Amino acid sequence: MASDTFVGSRGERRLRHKEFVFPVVVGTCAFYLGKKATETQSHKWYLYVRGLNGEDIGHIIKKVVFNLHPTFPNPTREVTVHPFEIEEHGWGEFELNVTLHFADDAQEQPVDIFHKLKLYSEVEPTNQSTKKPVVNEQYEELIFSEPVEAFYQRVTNFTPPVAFPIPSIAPHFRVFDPADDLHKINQARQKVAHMMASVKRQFETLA
Ligand code: SLL
Repeated sequence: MASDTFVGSRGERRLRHKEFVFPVVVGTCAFYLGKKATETQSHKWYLYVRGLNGEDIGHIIKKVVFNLHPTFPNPTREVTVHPFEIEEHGWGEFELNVTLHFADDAQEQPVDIFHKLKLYSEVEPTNQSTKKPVVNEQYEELIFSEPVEAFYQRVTNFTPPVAFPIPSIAPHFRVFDPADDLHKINQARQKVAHMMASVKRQFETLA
């Protein structure tokens, strides 16, 4: 059955009550430089926007603008091809802004995502390794509500290439799996329940 369509403000035909959801991951991956570290360049880091499996997302996103801290030369960096990634050297952590520009036929405004470059592990901030990077990734869902019909048809019929250039830092990518997340949540709940029970026992012995 054909979906109900309507004409948007720019004359584009859109699908009523439809939603197209596309997950992406925004991340940073930072390597401590060890003996090569200097005061202004203690780390080499990567900043990227990737598909869930590191695949090319160029059929949805035509450009990513990475807005770095003003201490960097040319802090506005534009990437228009896979991998949507930059490599830099620096000494400090900062909050940055990533702007996603969509394929023209989506007829959507760019979206801003905020992310933090992390150089130090929160669990062991002084234990720095040149081999094991500090990875900070966030999962985001891009939601196209009432999408342009032609865009929706193109992207839902899109067959992703079987082979694509794998980013060099792919081995450090996190796996975003709902079942895995649920497992972690349950483990955390059990841990909290144990802690509560232990605190309660301590109070009971005091009383
Ligand atoms: C801080 N608020 O004080 C942060 C700022 C800025 C980091 C961190 C520049 C590298 C370069 C650089 O790493 N800036 O000059 O090439 O920690």
